[in-house]
Amino acid sequence: MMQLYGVRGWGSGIAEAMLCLADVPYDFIDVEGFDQPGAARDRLDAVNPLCQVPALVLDDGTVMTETAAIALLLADSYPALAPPRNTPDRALFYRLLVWLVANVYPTFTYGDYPERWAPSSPSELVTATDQYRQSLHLWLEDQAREPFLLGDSVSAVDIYVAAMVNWRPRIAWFRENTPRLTRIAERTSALPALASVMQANGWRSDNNA
Ligand SMILES: N[C@@H](CCC(=O)N[C@@H](CS)C(=O)NCC(=O)O)C(=O)O
Repeated sequence: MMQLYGVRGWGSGIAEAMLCLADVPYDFIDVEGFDQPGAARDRLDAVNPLCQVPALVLDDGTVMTETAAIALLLADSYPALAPPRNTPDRALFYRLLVWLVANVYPTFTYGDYPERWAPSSPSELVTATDQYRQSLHLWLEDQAREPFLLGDSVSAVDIYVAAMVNWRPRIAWFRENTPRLTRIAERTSALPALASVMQANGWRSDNNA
């Protein structure tokens, strides 16, 4: 059985929801507190020296990090995660998946630990990355189709939206500024395959988003 190293409510929840959407069984290994020295960090470090979650240990022992790489790996075997190959929607899936991890995710990488990157002005870095993230969400709102980000079918990119509406700038901002993303998050979180993983991560799992 695959082993997913993570912290509930963190980015590992994105990989966890992908596993659930694909109906792949996994063991969850909770490494809460890994971002500080201690036993949880040592445990994660043993499989992922980057000390980031998610880290997914495959059945053959291969360690996968990076949510997008996990999405692409799973999509090779589980069609529920992506549009069919060699279609325009598959191309858009690749584009938005990489866009999310290349643009939105780093705003958290730097903004969540501002003292690492801007020790003399951490709050300025938080403000700048939070503002930039809002502009990114507005761009994604313009690209969004409905009922799901790519149109008629759910895919792994919807899971990012469903997770991210729970993070800064938080749901009230999304409701006011990105109604399509808000509805996409609602629909994704309410899917029967995802309701319990959303709840486990402390994310909206009903239509209250
Ligand atoms: N590009 C990575 C980013 C993973 C990431 O930044 N995870 C965060 C938690 S949401 C983390 O582990 N942060 C701790 C750190 O960067 O020290 C991915 O898509 O999986």
